[in-house]
Amino acid sequence: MKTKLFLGLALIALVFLLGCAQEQKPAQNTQGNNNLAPEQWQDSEQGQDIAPPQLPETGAGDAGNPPAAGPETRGTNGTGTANGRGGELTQGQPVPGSNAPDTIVAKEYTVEITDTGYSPQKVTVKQGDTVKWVNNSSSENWPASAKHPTHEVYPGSSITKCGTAEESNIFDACRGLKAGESYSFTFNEKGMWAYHEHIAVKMFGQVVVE
Ligand SMILES: [Cu+2]
Repeated sequence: MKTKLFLGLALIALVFLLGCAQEQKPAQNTQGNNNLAPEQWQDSEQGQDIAPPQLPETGAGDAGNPPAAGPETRGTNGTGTANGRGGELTQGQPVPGSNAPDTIVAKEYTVEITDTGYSPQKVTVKQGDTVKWVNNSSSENWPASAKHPTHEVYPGSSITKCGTAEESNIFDACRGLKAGESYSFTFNEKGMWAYHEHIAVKMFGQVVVE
């Protein structure tokens, strides 16, 4: 009994020693140790397996995502922008289109600037219509609301607004039109609006807005 017990203890001690030896050398204990070695081996293997795949996956993911995100983002933005623009254009186009058959159609009248004066000298338009001055003369021409030199007869107009953000809202070309150039203004105020050529102040015309 004592011998068997001793042998048993010796076996246990041997196993324990082997286990200690395997713990100190995990790499070499993969075959000898049934408990620690596999776990360590699996851990290290998993670590190695996981780490490399993560790097490639992450790299591929990062590399893949940005391009994927890029096109998607661009596509989204592009679509959004395109839709936005399309919407604006669509909104802009239908409005005149829908207005055309229903009610009012804004018209554009042309006044020719000649060497002898404005032609026609008097033009009658509807509220909201646009008058376009085209310089077909041999000199610069600066159409502007009466009265020289302040140009303040047409509501809201003033030569002092030339060069400001309000320039497009006043009845004043704010510059001499060269041959071939034109200036357009939309009349939203009813009345009889006299204007003149500001540079030489020798041409006069009138726009009647009904
Ligand atoms: Cu003037």
